[in-house]
Amino acid sequence: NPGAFPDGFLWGASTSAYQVEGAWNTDGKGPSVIDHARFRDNVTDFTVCSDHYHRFKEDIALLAEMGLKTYRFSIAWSRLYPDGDGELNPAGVAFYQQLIDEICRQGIEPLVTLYHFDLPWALQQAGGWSNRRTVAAFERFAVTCFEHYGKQVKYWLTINEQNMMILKGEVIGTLAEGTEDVQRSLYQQNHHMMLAQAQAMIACHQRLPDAKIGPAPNISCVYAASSRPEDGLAADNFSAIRNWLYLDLAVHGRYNAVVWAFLQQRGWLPEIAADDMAIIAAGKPDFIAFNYYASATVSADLPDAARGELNSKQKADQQMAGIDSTVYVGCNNPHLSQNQFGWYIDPVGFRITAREIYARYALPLIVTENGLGAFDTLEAGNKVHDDYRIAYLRDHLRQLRLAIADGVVLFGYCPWSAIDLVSTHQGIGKRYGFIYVNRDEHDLKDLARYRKKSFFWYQQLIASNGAT
Ligand code: BGP
Repeated sequence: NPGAFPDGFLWGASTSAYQVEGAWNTDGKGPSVIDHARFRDNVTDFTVCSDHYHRFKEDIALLAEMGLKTYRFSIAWSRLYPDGDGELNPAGVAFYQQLIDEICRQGIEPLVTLYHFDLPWALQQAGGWSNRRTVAAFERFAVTCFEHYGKQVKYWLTINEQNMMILKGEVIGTLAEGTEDVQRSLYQQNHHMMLAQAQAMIACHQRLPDAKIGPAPNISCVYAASSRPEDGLAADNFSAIRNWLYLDLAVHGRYNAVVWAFLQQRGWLPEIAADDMAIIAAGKPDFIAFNYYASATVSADLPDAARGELNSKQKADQQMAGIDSTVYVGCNNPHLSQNQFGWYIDPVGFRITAREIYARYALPLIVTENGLGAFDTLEAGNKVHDDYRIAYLRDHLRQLRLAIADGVVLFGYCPWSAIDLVSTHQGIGKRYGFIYVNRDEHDLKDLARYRKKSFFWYQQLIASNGAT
């Protein structure tokens, strides 16, 4: 049966703590960078979100009904350590214990992200990832998670989208206010996160010999705008900066030579202490998790007029990490359609991305995010007809199946998101879930849960192990 999904394939779905839980200051939780972020005017804040903190039993029951084999969620660091590194908060430990018990009771495999953007505010005030103290604090937090939950949790993710935290530092809240020499600071922070990730992987392997742990960057294939060799070079530059820097360090324990040269030329090299590279090399992932939403297209030097009118996503790609236009320039891709938010929809790019990662690193892969953000409408009878989401997921899964037929070893697929939650920059209006949460930007309504059309579609798909 060429292209079938392997037996035991982990059909899943994902969330993150700060986007789904709410209860932002309940039971001793400390604030995180998210609770202090300056939001766009009038966009939903993260105080209540989908109120998963109080409704997790109902939510996990729905995920079990959908047939999930695994559920990816994150632990809010500042629920366990309210100031990031001081006293452990027993109520926080107890919450995740109950959540994990419930997930296991329903026969679902927990897949835990240790850190998904929500750095404790107290650590941020002391310099965040610029301060080496944060590396030790992360290791302590990770070890606490391994000790408390390691009997039940076999799959761990270190840091969600570390590359986006660096490449879009200003957007995601990685930068402390008043940071000078922004790019240098970001690449120093990146180095410290790499070190923290390596130490967490080492600690995991020492304490939990049967567990598996890996990084979870956002990886996308990058196309050259034309067959001009210079455009090919620009695409290679952007892939190195956007994708490979992070995975080369995580898997091979060394800096990507091309990116290193870029950083050196610009005076952005991080300070590296004596043992750092040995530690980074010693922390080995068991698998690579990756998030994929869209592809990117770049050119060497096309004038604005020839590149077309860039949408906001492409402009953001262009500004990534302050790299100037001698390295690459973002372009339109006339062959792809876009979603309501200007993200290119590119299922074939998904297949290419899986193949590229596997060919480069030869480690098993799992997809930890993929999905379609859209303005859903709750219709009569509390129905949501999200055929556009079904089409997106179906087309991407077909390409994933082809990637497996191409030889890629892939053991799971966790679309974003299990249930509606608050988008990092666009509020609750931009929905991704299989389950509708009845609230608006500011009106909490009754927070009732309704199964969308995609819920029943995914349920059937899982039951047939991916036959579409
Ligand atoms: C990824 C993040 C998620 C989620 C997702 C969708 O970058 O890991 O936390 O936010 O993107 O993005 P958005 O909410 O901006 O549409």
